This record gives sequence, structure tokens and C-alpha cells, in this order.
Amino acid sequence: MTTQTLSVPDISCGHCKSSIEGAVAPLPGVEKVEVHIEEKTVDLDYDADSTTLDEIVAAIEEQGYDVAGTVA
Ligand SMILES: [Cu+2]
Repeated sequence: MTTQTLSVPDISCGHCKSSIEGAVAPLPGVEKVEVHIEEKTVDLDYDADSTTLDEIVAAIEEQGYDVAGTVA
């Protein structure tokens, strides 16, 4: 299992949270996706053999949000 946090500066409200969580949660191997509105971050637990980070980023960007990068 891979744990990763992404920085998504455009997150601003509950709509953003549900859009992003709704797009990422159905991807294969995604165990957890949790958007933090205040921090503008997305916490992930996923199986990198099923879905790559690039695919998760693409799913978020498809919803109209730019992913700024990963948070250490
Ligand atoms: Cu929003």
C-alpha cells in the first residue's frame, strides 16, 4: 500500500471535496481518498500495482483541478 498526499490549491469547498473523492474512490486499488478543504490537500492510500499516481492525478485533473505536486 502506498500512502501519498497531493497538494491541490484550487480546492475551496465541499463541492470540490465530493468531486475529487467521487472521481478517485472508484479507481482500482484505491483504499482511501480524503480531501481536506482547509489544507487544500488530498490524502491517498492506494495499491500502486492497480492504479498509478499518474492515473490518480489524471482523474483529479479531469474534474478541473490542477495538482501542484506531492506533499512530503
Ligand atoms: Cu469547491
